Amino acid sequence: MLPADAQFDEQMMRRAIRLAMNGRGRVEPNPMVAAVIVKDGRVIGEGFHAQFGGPHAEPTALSSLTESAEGATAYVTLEPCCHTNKKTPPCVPALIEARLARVVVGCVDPNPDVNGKGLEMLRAAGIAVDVNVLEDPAKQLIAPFIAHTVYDRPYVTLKWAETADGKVAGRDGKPLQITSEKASRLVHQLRARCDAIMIGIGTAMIDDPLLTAREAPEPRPLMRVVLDSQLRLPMESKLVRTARQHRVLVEFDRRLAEAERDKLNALQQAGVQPFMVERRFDGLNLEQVLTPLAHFGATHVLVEAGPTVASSFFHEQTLADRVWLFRSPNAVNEPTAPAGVGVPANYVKTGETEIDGDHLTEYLNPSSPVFFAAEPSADFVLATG
Ligand code: AOF
Ligand code: ZN
Repeated sequence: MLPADAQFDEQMMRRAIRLAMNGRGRVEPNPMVAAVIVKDGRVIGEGFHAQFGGPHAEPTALSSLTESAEGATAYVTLEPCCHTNKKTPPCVPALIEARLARVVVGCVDPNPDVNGKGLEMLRAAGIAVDVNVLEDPAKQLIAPFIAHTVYDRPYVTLKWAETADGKVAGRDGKPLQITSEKASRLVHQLRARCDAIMIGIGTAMIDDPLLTAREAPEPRPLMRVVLDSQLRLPMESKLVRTARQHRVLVEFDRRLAEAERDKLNALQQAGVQPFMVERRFDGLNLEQVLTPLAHFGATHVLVEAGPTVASSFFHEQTLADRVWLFRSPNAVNEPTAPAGVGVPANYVKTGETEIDGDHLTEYLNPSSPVFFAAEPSADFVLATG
């Protein structure tokens, strides 16, 4: 068992991690961060980073103080920033000015402009610094930020829905509304918090989806991405017809046949943004799809995956970071209905909940370079209250 003060530190860091989650969907590409300020065992201020370009967690917590922070301890989920080539003033000088005695940090900021320098500046000012308190949960909280900053790719969530008998569509693959309205609303909220929604051309052809976040207040500007090696996306599809209002990107194979060049031009003229990816001999090169998306500004991609796209991601082993699987209580009992692919056996379950009869399970991929702890994600925590 941890000594009582170490236990208290973890308890306060837990509180900060939960608080930070309230920034989900608004702070990206920044990390979710929160700070809790404690004096004589009492919380005297707290705050979280709520909006990209807005104040950081630390100044927000300091401005909420109910008494002087002199001699107090600040619990911060991420190393406070010290660099100045950015939107907001650095946090370290504000913490020094507040005359804190101690700063407890969840994890070091992987941003090369900070990366340990914030800790050094605090120590140089005579503040006691303890780092890596609940390090793994603190890193898991910002896994999308780490994916973007360190691995040059967005965080990837695969999401699909299955019937009670494991099917993802109806007879002969016809579209089928599998989950209830409440689960669909949750998916729209999730879309609104992600930066990009990706589908395969199969889904685009069969479902003709719009892929926008409806019924969700303040959706992020979404990129809609189609994996479409042969540029088969129909000109009359909803995606192409709305490409001027909401960005559409189409990934295609560099070895496009001459006849498909006209289609490329037509798509471009309709406002679609095609991007080329070199295929591997055995098919889609997902890593090469993801890197340009990170460069276009995506921190978190939601893949609304049919079985083909899901299998491609699982084949890569390290690229699908998270799965959200909805399962309805109803069976289709239809032998020609296509079945979903199973979630790989090594994935760890981090959350389970019922939504109006549908069952949602969250899994994380322990082989992902941005897996740090089997913790329910901010999306899951916010969805389940
Ligand atoms: C903190 N506290 O709450 C956050 C931090 O452009 P800016 O000014 O918003 O700075 C963004 C960078 O600051 C971001 O890349 C990350 O390194 C750090 N995020 N740091 O001290 C916070 N959100
Ligand atoms: Zn800061």
